[in-house]
Order: sequence, then structure tokens, then C-alpha cells
Amino acid sequence: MKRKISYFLTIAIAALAVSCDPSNEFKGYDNVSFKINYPEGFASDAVYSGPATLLDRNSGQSYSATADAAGVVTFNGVLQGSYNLTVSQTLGNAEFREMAPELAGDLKSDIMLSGNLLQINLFSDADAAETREVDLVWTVKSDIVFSKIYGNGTKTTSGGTFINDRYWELFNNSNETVYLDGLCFGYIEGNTMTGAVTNPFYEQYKDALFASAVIRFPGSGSEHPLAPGESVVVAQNAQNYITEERPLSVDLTGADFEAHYPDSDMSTDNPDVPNMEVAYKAIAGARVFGTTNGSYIMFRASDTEIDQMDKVTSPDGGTIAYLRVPNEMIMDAVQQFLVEDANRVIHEELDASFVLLGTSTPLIAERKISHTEADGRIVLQDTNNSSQDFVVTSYTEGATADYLQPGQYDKPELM
Ligand SMILES: [Ca+2]
Ligand SMILES: [Ca+2]
Repeated sequence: MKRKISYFLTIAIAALAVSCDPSNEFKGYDNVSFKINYPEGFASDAVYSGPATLLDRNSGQSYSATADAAGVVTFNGVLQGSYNLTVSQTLGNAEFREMAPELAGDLKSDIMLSGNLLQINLFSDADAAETREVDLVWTVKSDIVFSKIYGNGTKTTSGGTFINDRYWELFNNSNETVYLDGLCFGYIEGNTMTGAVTNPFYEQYKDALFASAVIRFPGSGSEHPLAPGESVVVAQNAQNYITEERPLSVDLTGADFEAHYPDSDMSTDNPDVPNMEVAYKAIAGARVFGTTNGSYIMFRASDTEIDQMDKVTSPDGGTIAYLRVPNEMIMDAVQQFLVEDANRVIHEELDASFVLLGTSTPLIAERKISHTEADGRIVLQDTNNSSQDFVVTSYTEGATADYLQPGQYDKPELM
């Protein structure tokens, strides 16, 4: 009760301060409040205590605040505009078990709580006075995350685009060694290149995502360790793509693995680089793994498990069957848009937003660095909100293509 009184007292004092302002100049709305609710299945007295960010959709200006003892976040001095609110907090496994024993089951991972409210219009006192509610959802926090995606190809000197030089980099963001054996990643069916097309799988199924192709790290369980703070590079093909025609490409002969398609005339096998297993391929004739502007997910599944997963044709027709990957299996997800008004293929709780790639190639999307531990281990930012977690770097006229090289975690733009 005491807390409640002091909360309302704060509002009253703040309101008084605004009304007494002699300059009469609008300094923004105070006490813009959001009540953050835990997901269903959590203890009824669980109160959110983490941060939240309010982002101006046009200017990009952001406001940060931390929830009070009642689970309410309050922002002050907020200028007029249209906003997105994002909430995200990591919850340790012990806390998760205590707050939601039934949901936790025998899960041993930490979890991530996240929530979003999009297009919050703050244009009047009434808009600002409304206390909106945000319902959090939870996902398993992944130890391995996508750290770099180079997928949109390079330019040739004759003005063409060459897209065979793709690679993906995965990073162990935890403090324990993780085995890559059996880890899958796949790209999602859908169109994120234009606002003119919506994605029927996304519209119709809220509990799963649909993969067009899935590749998997080989090994029986303990063959491919990845130490904390280390990364692994998976090339589409482990070739050196730098030629006179393609001076801005990359040399991928040093990749750790490659996504070789044995049945494809566009896929070259480098005998020195181990191949990923092709775990699923919706389009039998697909010649390479990966797509331009692709959105990617990571999960663990054996052949048997993939056999047991549903294969579903698109709700708007067609005979191609995509692999249905339930949301709760997905460890990391990165949604990529070519243009800002493209339509979603990945659900909000897995990625609150998207990496905006833009059309200037060659470009690379890279996860930012959150902080460096005392022992020097880099920790990447993973709030399941790709517009904040990733930075896109594209080519500057006259520069070299060194920024596209894998394995770089000391770039200023990642800080
Ligand atoms: Ca090979
Ligand atoms: Ca993530």
C-alpha cells in the first residue's frame, strides 16, 4: 500500500511540476506508463523488475527506464510521436524454476522474457495518461547465436551481382563449451523484400515457423566443441571468391564448415572443409543453401526428429512442403528485411524486429558486442530484437572489402 501511495505521489508531484512550468514550453509528456505482465504460468505475485525501451519510430530517439516495485515502467519528458516499446530481460534458470515450476519442467537453460507494443501514438495528454499493458512471453535463452550473416552477395566489375559467396557465423555466447554436433540452422519461407506481399505461414500459424532448408553440424555429440566466446564459420561453399571480376568478394577457404549440396551443379565441394549435413530441403531442385535477405533460425534436431516434424504446404497453395519448426524449439532467430515495410516471417517473441539490410551491396549484418567479461571473453548482444542487436555495414566507395572477412569482433561499429 505504501508503495502505491508513493507511486501516485510521484505522479502528482510531476504533474504539478509540469503545470507550474513558467516558460510554458512543451518539454514532453511525463509519466508515460506501461504495466508489464509476466506470461501465463508464472507465479501470480511475480513482478517484472527489468528494463524497457521506448523508441521513436521516426526520429530513432529512445528513452530507457526500469520497472518499479509494481512492475510498471514510467518514462518522462517523452516528445510527441509514434513509439515502439520493447521489453527484454534474461531470467536465470533457478529463478525461472521458482517462478514457473511447471513451465520449467526439466529445462536447464536460462530464459529470456520479452514483450513489445508497436505503434504507440503519443500526441495528446490523454494518450500520455493512458497506462498500457504489455504481456511478456518467454523463450529459451540460447548459448549459441548468429553473429554474422553475409548473404546478399557482391558486385562484379561488370555491374552484376554474385551471390555464391555467402557465409554465416555462429558464436558461443555462454560461459561454457557447447558442442555443435546436431545443431541445425535453416532459412524461413517467405518474402521480406517488399511491403506488397504478406506471408501466409506467418499469418496463419502463430506457434511455429516454416523452414525451406535446414543444414546441420555433423558429429555424434562431442566431436565439435565450441569454446565460450569462440565462433564458427559456415560457408555456402568454402571457395575463394575473390577474382578480378569480383574484387569485393571474400575468401572462404578458411571456413570451418560448408553447406555443400551434392546434387547441385552450383555447389562445389572443398575436400579440406567438412560438409554440413543437409537435414531438410523443401525444394528438391534448390541448388544452394541460403537466400538473399533470408531470415534464419537455429534449433537442435536429429534426422528422426525431423522425420517426425510436420511438413506443410503454404496456406495460399502450392505443392512444396516446408518443415514446421515449433517456436519452443527455436534457440535463436534473425529476421532480415530488404526494405522497412516488408512483412514478417518470424514471430515477435523470437525476434521483436528485423535487420534492415537495404540495397547497397556488398553488406554484412553483424551482432553487436554487449560487453567484455573480466577474463576478456566477448559477450554479444541478444535481446531477441534484431534492429537493436545487429548493425549492417555496407560498402564505401574506394574502400577495401576487408570488413566482409569473417571472425572480426574488434570493429568499432560493433561497440
Ligand atoms: Ca567439403
Ligand atoms: Ca536471440
